[in-house]
Amino acid sequence: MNRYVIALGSNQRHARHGSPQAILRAALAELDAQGVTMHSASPILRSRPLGPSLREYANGAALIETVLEPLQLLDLLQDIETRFGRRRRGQRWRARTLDLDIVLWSGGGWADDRLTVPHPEFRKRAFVLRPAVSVTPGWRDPLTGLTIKHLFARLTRRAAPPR
Ligand code: PH2
Ligand code: MG
Ligand code: MG
Repeated sequence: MNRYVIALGSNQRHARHGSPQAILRAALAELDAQGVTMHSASPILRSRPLGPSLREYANGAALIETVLEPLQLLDLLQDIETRFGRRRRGQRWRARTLDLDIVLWSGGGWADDRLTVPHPEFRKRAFVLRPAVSVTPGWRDPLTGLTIKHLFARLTRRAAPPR
């Protein structure tokens, strides 16, 4: 079995599901319906956008367990993103109805042209670390050896306002 920390984000309404918060809840239900075991899901938080999009995001994190290997899980996450109306063409970081990212994997690291785990940016993003703390504070980042809780404390101690 594989365990993963998944980050969820949305900053665009969906015609059927509604608000970004509702989209994230529906995405968690969809993962569950696809046979992924949901160990813990964080509260859904609102965060200021990082990057070019001006709309506020809803963000969350989940601790999941599944037989799927990293690229199989990536296929499933991208399939769900597409079914929620995510379009991959165009500008990087455009407003999106749903973003599902693999942040951490119990197998350690993964790197190929489709996928890098741990997520290369997660240590710098409070909108990933804050919800991740609430699902698995003690999970250690294999690269730095620091726990999620420690990474979050380190990030939010800095002078720059948290993202
Ligand atoms: N995702 C991005 C870019 N910027 N900003 C916030 N607040 N939350 C996100 O999930 C987010 C972002 C690209 O994946
Ligand atoms: Mg993504
Ligand atoms: Mg992302």
